[in-house]
Amino acid sequence: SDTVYLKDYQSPAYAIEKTDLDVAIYPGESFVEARLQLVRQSGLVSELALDGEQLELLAIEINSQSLSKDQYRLDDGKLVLIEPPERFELYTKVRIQPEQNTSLEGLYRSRTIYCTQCEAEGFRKITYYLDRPDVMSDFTTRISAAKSECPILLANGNLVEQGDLTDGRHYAVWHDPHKKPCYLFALVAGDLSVMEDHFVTASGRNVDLKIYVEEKDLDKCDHAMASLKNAMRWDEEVYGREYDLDIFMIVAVDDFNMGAMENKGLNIFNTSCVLAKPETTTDAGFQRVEGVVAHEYFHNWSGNRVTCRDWFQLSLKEGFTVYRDAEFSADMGSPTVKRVEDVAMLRTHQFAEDAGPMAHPIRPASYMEISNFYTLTIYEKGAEVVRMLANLLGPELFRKGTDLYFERHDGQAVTTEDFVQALADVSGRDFSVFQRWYNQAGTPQLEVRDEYDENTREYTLHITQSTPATPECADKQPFHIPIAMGLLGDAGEIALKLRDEELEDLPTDNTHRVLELTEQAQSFVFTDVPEKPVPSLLRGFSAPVKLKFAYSRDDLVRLALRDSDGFNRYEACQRLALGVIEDALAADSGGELNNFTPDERLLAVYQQLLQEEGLDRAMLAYMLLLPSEGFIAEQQSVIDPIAIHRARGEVAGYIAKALHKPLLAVLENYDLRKPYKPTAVDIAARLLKNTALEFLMREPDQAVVDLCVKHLQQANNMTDELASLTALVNSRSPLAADIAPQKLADFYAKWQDESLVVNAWLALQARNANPGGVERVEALLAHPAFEANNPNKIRSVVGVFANANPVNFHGGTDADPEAGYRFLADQVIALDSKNPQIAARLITPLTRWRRYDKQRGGAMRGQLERIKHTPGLSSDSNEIVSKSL
Ligand code: BAL
Ligand code: ZN
Repeated sequence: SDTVYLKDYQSPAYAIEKTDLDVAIYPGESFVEARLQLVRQSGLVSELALDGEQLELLAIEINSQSLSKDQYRLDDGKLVLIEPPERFELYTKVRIQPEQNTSLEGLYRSRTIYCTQCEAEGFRKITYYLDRPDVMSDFTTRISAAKSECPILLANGNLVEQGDLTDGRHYAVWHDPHKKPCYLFALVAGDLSVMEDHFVTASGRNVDLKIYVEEKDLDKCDHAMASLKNAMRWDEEVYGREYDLDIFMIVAVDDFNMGAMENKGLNIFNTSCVLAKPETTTDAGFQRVEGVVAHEYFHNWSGNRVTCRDWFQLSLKEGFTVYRDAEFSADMGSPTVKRVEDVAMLRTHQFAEDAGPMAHPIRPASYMEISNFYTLTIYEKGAEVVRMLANLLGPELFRKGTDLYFERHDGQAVTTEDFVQALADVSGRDFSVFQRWYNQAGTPQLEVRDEYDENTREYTLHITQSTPATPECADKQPFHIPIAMGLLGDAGEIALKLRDEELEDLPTDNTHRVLELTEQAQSFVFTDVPEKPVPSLLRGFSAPVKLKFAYSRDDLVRLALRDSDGFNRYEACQRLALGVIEDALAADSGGELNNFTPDERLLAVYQQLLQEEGLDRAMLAYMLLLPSEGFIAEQQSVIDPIAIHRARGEVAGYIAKALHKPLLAVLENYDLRKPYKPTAVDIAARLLKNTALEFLMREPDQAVVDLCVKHLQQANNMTDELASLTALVNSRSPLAADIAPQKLADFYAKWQDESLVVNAWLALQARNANPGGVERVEALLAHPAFEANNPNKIRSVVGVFANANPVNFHGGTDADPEAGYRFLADQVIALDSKNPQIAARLITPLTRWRRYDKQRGGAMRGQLERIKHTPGLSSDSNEIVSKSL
């Protein structure tokens, strides 16, 4: 398909003041009648093109007159009206086939439920329309279906009418009083059970809350409901945003391309992001439900009331809403832990995207398929950019700014500039340099050098920035980079005074500063510094950049044990561990890995952390966890996944042995009978225990294996049960390998009726790093539990294997070193014609071929070529493949 450019944006020629839909659902086919009130917005329009795909046009009228063939034409996904009047009603009737719709865009059927997904461009598979976010309309939706098959009929807004029809059919009419773009349209019809609750808003209005699920899942809605109410309260308190309809509905469906969708008043969720109960859901699952429920709810303001002018502005709603949900989750749990988790993901996956062929700014200048731009960059980096703005303004001004933004643009479709402008207007700040974060891709690299003068007692940080070229732009302008920092002396934090600061301007917390880098190179001079300090830079990960500073290992030990910033303590541990693993990599390439002994300072730090009073158990777990293979890979100039796996494993094994006693104590002190609660403290305790278990199971004796089996059998929650099974399956010890197959089979027998647990069971095997990975995932595809059209199942097997099992994906089989790559390409090709969005997404690991040696890179490239030459390849996959070759 063609490339769409931001610079070509034109406002719509017509507005659609009212949209009246009548959707009649029958087995195997549905009929959609649309009455659109169109009004011309500018001068003469000789032709008006409406979007429509996979629609069979049965009738078309303008102002109740059938159109003759010279008044319209159908071409290539468009209905073109010739010389349309200035103001008219367009009536169309189309036939669609939801049961045949495997793309999961538009109206489709998931198990027994009819549902929709319209963002970004799915509405055009329901009816002919101006399918663009800046066309906002007043929607009325009538749905009719057989009452026995579809007792529940839902759409956006408020229910205004319902009743019975002949032939066992019934209908419901919904009206949404808020104008909205069609990507927020939703419709659900099916046999659903409902969990109900209510919420009283700050101004005293009652809102009915309903979560619709299949009957078997009614016992898994409590957490989502509690999270929803927490989110509604939080948005009132933190952003002053109240809910604006009398009803808020969530529907869970099993087949869904994304995590969830923020349709006005009728959010549709992937079951994986809404269902939770202790026996079937891990802590990570509980946290995902809380975060996603909040995220979709927050969109009601950041996305729905104020929406995007065009899809180039996607991060306007997504980056801001991810920032909002991250702050919410931080407030519900532990802010530092949440930050560590988010940054780990950003640095491993978004940084890789930003360094690869699909790199794009958070506001891209062009795209071929917008579905390919629901990326970590738009979401996660977008959230980092909003975070920087929020931190630059501080909480009060930022709130003033968001208040102004919501008030000024309520009911409008706007741009990222409008957002930044509101923040500039309330603060008087100049964000002209800052705006480059929206328009330039790539991860900036900071090089920091320090200098201490004993005589003048001046300490200087010399900071330069550079950003590697990305496909859209080779020559980067400097970014505006906030660097939160402090200085650590021998006895603790040092009081800070920059050379130009007046004493009366000094903040009350005088050990912390935010330096603002806006040029390519700047120096910052601190006065009255009593000794050469260790700088604690980029506290809280204050900007999405790579930081280079020549820390000695002793510096890192000091930061890890004594920095006042929790994030930077974690960061120092990661740097220390990374250094040690890189030592192991060097030993490995010299054939000396057998004789390798890790730097004892790493162990010493771990030992002290294990004894530290009052240290958050989750922080302790994350500080002990070695950097992931993916993160280590990102730091290498040429990635050797096999060597990385070996080196990291060697270091982990060494730590497990050296810390056997304290790690075992963690396990033995854990209370297996404690009733499950998803609180931050309990989640942290489980995380630490399961981290200890993972270490110990690297080279376990029989006693440890027995303990692991005991935890597997006595666990009263899925977090512990799955972690024990995972540790057993991943262990390389014959003591574990002998019993792992039986334990896997037992687990499946126990949980085979719980689809989400089965997904976890598939994923843990797809992630298993032991030899034989390709054969294992091939067997999983043939297992009765696998469903070839279900995105969650595909992600659990194919996605997890290619993204989270590097040693097998890149290692292949004994007979064929390229087997992992071929396996992935086969899956992409098989899926592409059925569900192009998911197929295109699966390709990502192959697109990184330039990061590997000639042989591996060449083989990966070969599979990309193969995909590219697939007859009828979707434009989704074509964009990814052609941009990465
Ligand atoms: N808007 C697509 C799903 C989400 O980001 O909430
Ligand atoms: Zn979102």
